[in-house]
Amino acid sequence: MKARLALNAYVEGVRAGDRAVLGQAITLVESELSSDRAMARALLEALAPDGGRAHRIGITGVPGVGKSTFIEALGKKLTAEGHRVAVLSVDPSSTRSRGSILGDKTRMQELSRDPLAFVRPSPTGGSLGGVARHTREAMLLCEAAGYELLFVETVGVGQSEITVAEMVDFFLALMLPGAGDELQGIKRGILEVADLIVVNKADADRPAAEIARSEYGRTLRLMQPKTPHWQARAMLCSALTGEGIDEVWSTVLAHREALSAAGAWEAQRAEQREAAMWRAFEARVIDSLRAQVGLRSEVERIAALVRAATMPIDQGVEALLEVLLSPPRAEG
Ligand SMILES: Nc1nc2c(ncn2[C@@H]2O[C@H](COP(=O)(O)OP(=O)(O)OP(=O)(O)O)[C@@H](O)[C@H]2O)c(=O)[nH]1
Ligand SMILES: [Mg+2]
Repeated sequence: MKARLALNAYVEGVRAGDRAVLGQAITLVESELSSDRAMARALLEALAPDGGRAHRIGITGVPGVGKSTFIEALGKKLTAEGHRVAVLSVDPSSTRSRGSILGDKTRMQELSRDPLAFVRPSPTGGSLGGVARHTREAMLLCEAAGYELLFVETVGVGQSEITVAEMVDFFLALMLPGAGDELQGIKRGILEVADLIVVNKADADRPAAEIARSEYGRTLRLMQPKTPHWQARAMLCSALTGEGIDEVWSTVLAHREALSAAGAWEAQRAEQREAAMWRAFEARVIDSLRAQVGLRSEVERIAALVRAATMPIDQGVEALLEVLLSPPRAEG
């Protein structure tokens, strides 16, 4: 087993923005060892007040669409402007792990070397529930370390992108030129949760990219918007040449302004906090829970406290667990 730091060293190192300690702290919260879980919980609890500070952006797309190249291009622009940028990867299906397949791929090498950036590759595969929890916890650690902009890259081939969409402020789907008959199945699910579709590799086939953009744009306008305060749209870019990257970022900021002005930004966060708590709670009790009645009002009280950010999510989980596992009270 790898040596661990003392709790205080994690807390202070993360708060000081020490990237090495931040990396070790993420390893700790990703660990399934019960000895690590206790320390991880203590760390997360200590840092909970620092959570929620970053602008969180999810990026999805099929393998090879250019997610990493895109995040590197955008990330470099943002660090050049003085922002601190963290990138997390989510890949629950990663049987295709660090071996030869990743060997010739973009791994955000320039961004990784940038002192204002923190790049964390995918943890090894696991259940979607585990991945969701690890990602949420890693996001909190990055926020505590002072990263203002948080990118979460996920391969759009299954459910993980929907899970990620539920934990970010803005969800961006990268697409390849040649949309045509792809507006089905998985793609359709992505369109439903996307705030922006970006057709990448516009440099490679401009006419096809233009066609794809207008098709996605038309489809998005026909769909029920996620929120009345934002109409999802479609744009073009080339992560390779940098074309369109500024416009994408302006759109991300415009979304933030629109939602904030309408009071919908914090409402979305509130909904996400409650949803994250329920997911974590389900995962936790699924095998042990016996149905109990007569506890509804207490359960609702905890949910309200988490929605209001008065209670950290994990504390909400503990509180629910206590309610549900406490011996049934006598009636009347
Ligand atoms: N022509 C062109 N090539 C691009 C562009 N963006 C990315 N690529 C290339 O596409 C390939 C895949 O890019 P990545 O950024 O690794 O794609 P990814 O979506 O992160 O891939 P996974 O991590 O495997 O899911 C690389 O060879 C990139 O150089 C672009 O805008 N134009
Ligand atoms: Mg990638």
